[in-house]
Amino acid sequence: MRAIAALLLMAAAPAFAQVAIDKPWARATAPGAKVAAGYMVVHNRAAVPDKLVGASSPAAARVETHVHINEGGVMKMREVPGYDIPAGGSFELKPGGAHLMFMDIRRPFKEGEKVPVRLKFEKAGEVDADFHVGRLSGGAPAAHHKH
Ligand SMILES: [Cu+2]
Repeated sequence: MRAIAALLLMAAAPAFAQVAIDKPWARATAPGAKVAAGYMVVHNRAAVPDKLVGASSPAAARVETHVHINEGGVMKMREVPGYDIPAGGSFELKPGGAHLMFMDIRRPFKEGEKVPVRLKFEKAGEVDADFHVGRLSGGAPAAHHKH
């Protein structure tokens, strides 16, 4: 019986559950801020490339995929259609680079909270991740070990 149950569980799993989300986190927001930024590392364990094509969250009206570009010495943000995740590789969203942009957030992101996000991949489909809210400035929560 147990073996059959295990087989059924495997059959129920998505056919392309090949994407893993590592260290998802978002920056805490200043009072009155309407946008927030989220970061993570996306690992693609599949033998074919994938693409993050969209994201959504109950915490924001919409979630956009942004990059930072250097335009004549000025860093600007720009929306892009998505991020390519190489086969068997990873893609990192980090401060100063690619990031998820939470638009029209419903309330401020407070340090220590979790923000649920649904990521949509071209091949892997929908993947849910809880983004841990870190500090207003500085790096990822795990990078803070000041005593
Ligand atoms: Cu942005």
